[in-house]
Amino acid sequence: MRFHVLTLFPEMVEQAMNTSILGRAIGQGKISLKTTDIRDYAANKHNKVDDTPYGGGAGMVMQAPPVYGAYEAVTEEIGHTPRVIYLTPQGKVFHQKMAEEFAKEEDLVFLCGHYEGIDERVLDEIVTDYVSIGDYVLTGGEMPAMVMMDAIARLVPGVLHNETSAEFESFQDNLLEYPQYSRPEIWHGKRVPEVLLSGHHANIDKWRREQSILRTARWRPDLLEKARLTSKEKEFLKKHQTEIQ
Ligand code: 6GU
Repeated sequence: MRFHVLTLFPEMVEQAMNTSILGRAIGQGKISLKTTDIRDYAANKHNKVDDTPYGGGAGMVMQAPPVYGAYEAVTEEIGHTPRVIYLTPQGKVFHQKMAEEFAKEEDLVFLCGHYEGIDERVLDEIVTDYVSIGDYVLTGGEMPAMVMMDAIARLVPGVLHNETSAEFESFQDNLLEYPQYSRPEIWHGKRVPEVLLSGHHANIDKWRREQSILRTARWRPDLLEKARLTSKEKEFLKKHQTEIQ
């Protein structure tokens, strides 16, 4: 997976992406990150990339020519027309299935806007996907791009060392993760649930699945509607309905 980020703040993206698991994955060549500074494609000597909006109104608009110049530099380098994701609160809200879809691409271009947005004409020409990361407004697209790259990168084979962990986590089958415990066995008077010490793997699996169901019912009842529960599990949920509230 090769990530390309078109941004006015390349250092911000590089700093954050070169740490932790993603930094290691970049070091190992499992993924790559290349930022393109949109300002480098400003045609004027003041490196100006924004101007006032036609028709008036508050703020500044990022102009089409430098954005297009940055885009062309990337497409020329990779030699094909990639998916271009524009980060905007007006886009489709990002979710795990989208991450899985994007993870199949060889190259992904993220276009990060600032100010009051980007000239519509260049968006029309180059953007393939308009994506938001939730219903709140941020100052720019860099953090949303990093959120998306993190979610996508961890699905790339070899990025997580434990190959099974990407599969079994939250949102698999629309259920939340079960609770985890580690040493010590008693902490602040609280015991680790007995079943986890039993060594009985079938019982442990059953308990974990039930915990996932209870948590999802408590915190994300909207997800539970999409989860496929067996009739036994539905019965279990009914019996424990009182514990949920
Ligand atoms: Cl993708 N951009 C901005 N500026 N704000 C957001 C967002 C994106 N997603 C949620 N809020």
